[in-house]
Amino acid sequence: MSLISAQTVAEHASSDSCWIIVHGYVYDVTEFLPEHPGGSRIILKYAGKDATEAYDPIHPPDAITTHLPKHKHLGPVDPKTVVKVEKVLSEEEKKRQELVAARPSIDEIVNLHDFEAVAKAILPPKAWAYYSSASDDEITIRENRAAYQRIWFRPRVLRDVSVVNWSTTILGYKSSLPVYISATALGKLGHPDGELNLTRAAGKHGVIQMIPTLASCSFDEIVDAAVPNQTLFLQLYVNRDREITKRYVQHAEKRGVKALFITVDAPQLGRREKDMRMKFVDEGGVAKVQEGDSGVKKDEGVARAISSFIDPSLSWKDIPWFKSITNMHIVLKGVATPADALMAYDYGLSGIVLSNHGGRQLDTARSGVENLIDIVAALKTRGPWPNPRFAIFVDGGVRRASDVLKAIALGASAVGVGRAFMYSFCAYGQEGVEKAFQIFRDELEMNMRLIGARSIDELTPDLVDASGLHAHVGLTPTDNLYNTTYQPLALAQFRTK
Ligand code: 173
Repeated sequence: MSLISAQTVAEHASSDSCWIIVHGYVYDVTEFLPEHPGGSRIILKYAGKDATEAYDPIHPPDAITTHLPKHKHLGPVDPKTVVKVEKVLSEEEKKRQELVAARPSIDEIVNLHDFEAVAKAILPPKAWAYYSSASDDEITIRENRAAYQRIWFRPRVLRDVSVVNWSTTILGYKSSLPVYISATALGKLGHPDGELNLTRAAGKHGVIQMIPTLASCSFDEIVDAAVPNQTLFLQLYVNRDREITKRYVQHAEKRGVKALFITVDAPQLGRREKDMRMKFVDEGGVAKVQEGDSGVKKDEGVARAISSFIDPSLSWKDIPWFKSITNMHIVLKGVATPADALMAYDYGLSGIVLSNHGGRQLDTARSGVENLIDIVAALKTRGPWPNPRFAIFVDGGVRRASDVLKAIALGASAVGVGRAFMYSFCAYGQEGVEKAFQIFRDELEMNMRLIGARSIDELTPDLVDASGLHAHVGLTPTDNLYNTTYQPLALAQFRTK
């Protein structure tokens, strides 16, 4: 195939004819412009140029080849014609790179908050804004932490705790921790290897990873990075085009994924104001926003831009269809009430995740661990509990093994951790994730000994006092570590000249 010179590409730099280079290959995206989920403006910024750097964190590598018809794949760019431009680093970027070099040594990381503090300091501001933001006033994201602090331990003593064992099974699959890696989108915003950091660490340590639909790495790259017999789950955003969803689900099953976690708390994405403001500033403020663009509003942040395919019409009526297209376990992620928990049970599903999407969806929704109490009580009306046919998971705000133990004592099968593992790879790559596992192990060992539980089975409700959980007021001591990394929301900024 003949090579295309960079100069020829540069001649196609408008909406009338728009060519871009991604990974050394030239694509004609002119007709795709109005269809791009992130809007046409962002593509036009790279019209006639190499877009790889902007493309990579937000798209799996195969997104462009699968979405663009073959005849728009023009051919490889001639590397000899590409003029290497010396990148001029902004002052902000220079400072950031200095901080990366001055990170604490990983040996100095003693808890999960440390990863978050390092990530906050070294992530590009856009990535930090996207990852850390939650919806509206960010009450729920903070309540997710606070709720665990309204649960107190009632330890048993003199139980010979010389040997404690925290390994368990999750939906029947072995897990070295009572914790799984929950799905978080766009991993490459924070580290060049993105989600593969999680897959590799999880494979090495027998931890289960839930692959996100909106990963930066492609689904197959992630599965290819797994070791033989590594258990993987899949988080699913349901596409308006059910054929696409069907193909995706069946492909996942063929590749050995064991469970499908259908996200049900995001028919529309929450408004994450830190993320929105970041985008707003980056795109040049008011004047440009008013120019308008096809489709996507400019002030809504990266997540909203890429979420337009999600089907808000998804309903209980779709559940039998999911059961008809796959034999994987089906779990609903984002259930919050006894009524919906009972429906999930009665529809014959394998479980539910009590989640508020890390505080990123409905603000002032209660925490998963608070909902656990009423939901376990409701499920007990359906028969003996725990029920081997139906698992309850909890996620949101987990930073300590003590949080995990509290949720399990109250009836959870296992607990999901999203952001904390993501921050661990943003800060230290795969090694960071492995260290996070080690921290969980150390904390689990100590806490299980101190509460007198030698195995996950021995974590029973009598070991905790959750009587204050429903009282949303209290004199809980402040969570100093969390509060130092928590970034308060800010108000609109005046323009500076
Ligand atoms: O929480 C999220 O940011 C999320 O789930 C999402 C949804 C759509 C696109 C990107 C991320």
